[in-house]
Amino acid sequence: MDNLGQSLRDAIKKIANASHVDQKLIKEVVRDVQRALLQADVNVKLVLSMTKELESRALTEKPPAGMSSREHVIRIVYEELVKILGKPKEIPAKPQRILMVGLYGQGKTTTTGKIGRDLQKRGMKVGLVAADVHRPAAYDQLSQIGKKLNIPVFGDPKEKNAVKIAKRALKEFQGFDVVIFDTSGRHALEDDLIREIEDVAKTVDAEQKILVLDAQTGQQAGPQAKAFHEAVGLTGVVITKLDGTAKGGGALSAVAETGAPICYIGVGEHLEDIERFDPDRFISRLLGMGDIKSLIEAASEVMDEEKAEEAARKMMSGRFTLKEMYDQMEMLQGMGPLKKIAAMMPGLSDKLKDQDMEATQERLRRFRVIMDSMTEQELEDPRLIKSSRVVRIARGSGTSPKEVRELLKQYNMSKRAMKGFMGNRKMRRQLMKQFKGADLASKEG
Ligand SMILES: Nc1nc2c(ncn2[C@@H]2O[C@H](COP(=O)(O)OP(=O)(O)OP(=O)(O)O)[C@@H](O)[C@H]2O)c(=O)[nH]1
Ligand SMILES: [Mg+2]
Repeated sequence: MDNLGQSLRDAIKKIANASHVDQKLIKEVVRDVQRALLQADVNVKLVLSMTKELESRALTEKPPAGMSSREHVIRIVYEELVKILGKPKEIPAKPQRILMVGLYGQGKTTTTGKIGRDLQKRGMKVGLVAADVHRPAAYDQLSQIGKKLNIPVFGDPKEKNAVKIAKRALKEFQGFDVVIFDTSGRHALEDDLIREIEDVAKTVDAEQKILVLDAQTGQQAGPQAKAFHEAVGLTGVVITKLDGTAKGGGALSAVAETGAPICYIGVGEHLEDIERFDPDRFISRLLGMGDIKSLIEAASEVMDEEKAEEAARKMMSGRFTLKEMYDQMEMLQGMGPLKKIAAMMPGLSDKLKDQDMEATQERLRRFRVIMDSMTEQELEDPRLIKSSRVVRIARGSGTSPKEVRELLKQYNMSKRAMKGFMGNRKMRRQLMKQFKGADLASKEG
């Protein structure tokens, strides 16, 4: 399971959901990230230096203009994770031997074909070698791939010695630019199979030694990569099956453990389903940045079209109770196009300036608490709330009668403002246009 991705996403969500970012939250999130990476067997030293950097940046750097502190801290986590992956490495289009290694079923044979195809397209004369002598159908599988790509394949299903196959292949493919060796899947703890890959590696003396890693590999990725690294000295990693649901958190451990960069990702079963590795995109996906973005947007009360229409309908109907006021205030803050409307509304405009957002939020929290102590009837018809009820509501909500009256005063002001506003035809038309505006769902600037 991809625990790393999940726990990193949880840490990020903590920031996205926070009402505000403070030192305590940052320290907590740094600890979460640290724990997540350590549990995924990412090298301890690396984790400590990464999280130290993360903490110091998050605590000291000011968010750039237009970015909330939430987004800013998430951005820093993201950047520091991208740093771990380092620069991607491209396998150059030049004469070389490439050795593919990895556990069972990770996609070695498929990736052998994919890389062969890529280098062939880049002008190389390529040969593929079926050096998997353990799985009976391995030769046939690679032969079929070779046929599809029009790339020659060397192998001998009767030969059970991988080193002998490798030697014969080197002779067979003399004069070829690139020779790619597909090898048997093996467990890093199987000594005899590890010895076999060491021998094949010595024989082939490959420029590229590529670990093929299934995106689903979680915590095991670190130790596995390390074992292969010790056996053959990895120069690159390919993460496969990123077209599935797995986010590939293990990649981070594999790269951190071996220092071998990721060169490609596999994104499907077909031979053209291979892409150059893009660290930014990879980490975005690992962290679920798409979701995070919407989380942040939801947190800053950006309203979707449906909600806008509902609000417009209510406003047009002239209905305006405490509930509507609360909803409205909540909607109005942090929204682009509606902020413009708010600016036109007396009584609301002064509450909605950016620098007042925090205060408004706090005010809304108080209002919510107070309103939770009101009856349904009172919410629908605030005129019912006379002084004895004010006292009861204040007591019930742990606030003061003064605060309750403040809420009522705010309500009466808004109601008056709303009435005047709705009585003005020009303004009403403008409001309707705003509500229907195509850019309504998008956050302004
Ligand atoms: N969806 C998807 N499937 C993949 C990808 N790469 C490989 N596969 C599939 O994964 C399965 C195993 O792939 P192989 O290439 O045979 O894996 P292997 O590492 O050679 O397996 P062994 O030789 O048995 O160790 C096959 O069904 C492939 O089609 C990928 O990027 N995406
Ligand atoms: Mg295979």
